[in-house]
Amino acid sequence: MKTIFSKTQLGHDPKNEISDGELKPAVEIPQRAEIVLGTIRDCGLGEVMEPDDFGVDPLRRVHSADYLAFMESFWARWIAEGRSSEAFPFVWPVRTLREDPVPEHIDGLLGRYSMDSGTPVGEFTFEAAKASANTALTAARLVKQGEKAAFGLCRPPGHHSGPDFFGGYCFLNNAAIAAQWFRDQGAERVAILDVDYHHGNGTQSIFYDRSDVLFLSIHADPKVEYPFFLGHADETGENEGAGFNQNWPLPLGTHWREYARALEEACNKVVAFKPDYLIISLGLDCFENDPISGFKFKSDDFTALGNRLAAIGLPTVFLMEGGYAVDALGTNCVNVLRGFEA
Ligand code: Q9C
Ligand code: ZN
Repeated sequence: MKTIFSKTQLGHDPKNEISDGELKPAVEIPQRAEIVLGTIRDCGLGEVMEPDDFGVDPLRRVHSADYLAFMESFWARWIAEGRSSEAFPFVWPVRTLREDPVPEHIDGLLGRYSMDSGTPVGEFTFEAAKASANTALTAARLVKQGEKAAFGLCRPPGHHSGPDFFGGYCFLNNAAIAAQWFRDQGAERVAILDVDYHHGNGTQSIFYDRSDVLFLSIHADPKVEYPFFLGHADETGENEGAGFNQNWPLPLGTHWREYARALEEACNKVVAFKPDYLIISLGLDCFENDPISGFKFKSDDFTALGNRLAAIGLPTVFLMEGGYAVDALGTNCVNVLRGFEA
């Protein structure tokens, strides 16, 4: 299958992140994409293509105008405030605090448009995020044009980003943008299956009241893992969307054999929905040696994952999400994609 990737995506190059409440070296780094790209080239998975620029319209279908304007203008305003290094949000409008009026000061805006302090914003972050979204859209277009599958080597990832906030290393919700694009191109139904180790809170929220986009996520139980405040089993959609959202929160320590049971249910749910297209939010952080994961996948388990996804039998867009064990990231990613093609 074809891979889409742009070097512009490497411009987001965080040095540090706040992880476990402490400043630590960043894990969502350019090397992740470089390793995956290298392995794809070495194993001859298929052609690697540059994305096309789809402009702002597909982003606006998912994200609010004020959020996009904030991201666009952020770095100039940060510098104008006398700041010089990558930015971490540090104050949020939780519970009794007001979201409106929106603050004027950049520190207030940073909190208004984010969900955590673990996601630094740098000079080229938004440019990279837009390139990542274009990578997702180009992969979707290939599949719309008749390819059985395509791989968007998205980075930065997307699934934690909601309509008007960044967080969890994500700035634009690539999977949601691709799903909405399919709908706007005439598809009746789109399914998103999120196999990242973390719950895809952003994607869930974007489609929570809709029956045209099914969102399914298998992930570490948010009672004990990031993002902590969404991803429970009782979140099944609301209004029109009732019954079109499902979560499989699994305990820390989950191995492939237990995971496969949830995956079986999720795959059957996808089939019953009869979507025109399937989007896989492809996190590779269920891996046993991932530095921020509590699941226990072996590299071969990713092949089995690809096999099972292929058996669904739908035109499929794979979009990279998380996965931080850089040494094994290329192998684990290619295992899914080749497992799908086998
Ligand atoms: N104990 C994605 O995988 N917190 N985002 C890490 C480690 C943030 C993960 C804390 C995790 C975000 C796309
Ligand atoms: Zn993740």
